[in-house]
Amino acid sequence: MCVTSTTCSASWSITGSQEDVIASSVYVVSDIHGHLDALERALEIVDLDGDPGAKLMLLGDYVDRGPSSRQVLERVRALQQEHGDRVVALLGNHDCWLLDWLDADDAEYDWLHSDIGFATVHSFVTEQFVDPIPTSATGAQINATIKRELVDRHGDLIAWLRGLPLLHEADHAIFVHAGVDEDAGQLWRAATPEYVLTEKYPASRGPFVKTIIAGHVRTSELHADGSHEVFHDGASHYYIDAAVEETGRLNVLKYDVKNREFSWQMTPAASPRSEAR
Ligand SMILES: [Mn+2]
Repeated sequence: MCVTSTTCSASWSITGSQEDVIASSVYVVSDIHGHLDALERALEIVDLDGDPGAKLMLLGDYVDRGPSSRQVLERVRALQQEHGDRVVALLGNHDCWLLDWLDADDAEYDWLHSDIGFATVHSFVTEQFVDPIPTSATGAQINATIKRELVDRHGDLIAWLRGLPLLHEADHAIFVHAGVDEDAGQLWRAATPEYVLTEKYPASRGPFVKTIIAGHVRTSELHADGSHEVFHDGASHYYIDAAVEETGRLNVLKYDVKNREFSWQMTPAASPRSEAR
């Protein structure tokens, strides 16, 4: 699926250096893609309850590919409700595409074609439809029914998703799903079109005015040996997408604010019993 522009109504969140003052550790997780089990294992590494100075940044792509898109969104929203500003959640391209599909005309349903087995749809609309879809219904009519049911049942969750920002800027780092336009240097804020924040490809490497921490690009594409570990380019970029749909694992990047050090680990692989794929 290729969408070159987004109607995502989200605004940029240009946040100051607050977390550099109050946070001792910033944990970063990205590209959860409907894998609630993997998120729960990541949250066992992120010590939000035990360490009041810990902060969690989520870089988007909560939905698609896995079986539990809606459940991941609800878990992230619950984390924000519990921990407030200590949990920052950004939007990824898959989250924007879901919103774009909901906003589009009923005759536009390419997004459904990309939802393999309707896994994302079924995470939202699992029961029988209130209005059964007649077998003679057209694609547009089926699409309209699915969208109406989804919004009827989970409108508050969708409204919450719409409000998430696309970017979080700190003193020394930019947190974003995909990246920014780096050719403009210091002027990147004015040079970066909105879709680049969620869809930038390929990944940039080398020095930039701030450290970029992003997901979106599988780190196996960046490591010469195909590893899914966090990729650091030795300069200004950290990429963390561990391709959870293949590995069942997420990278958890940790920034030690005081010592200005990054470290990372991967969540353990799922036990065969717990991972319902
Ligand atoms: Mn992505």
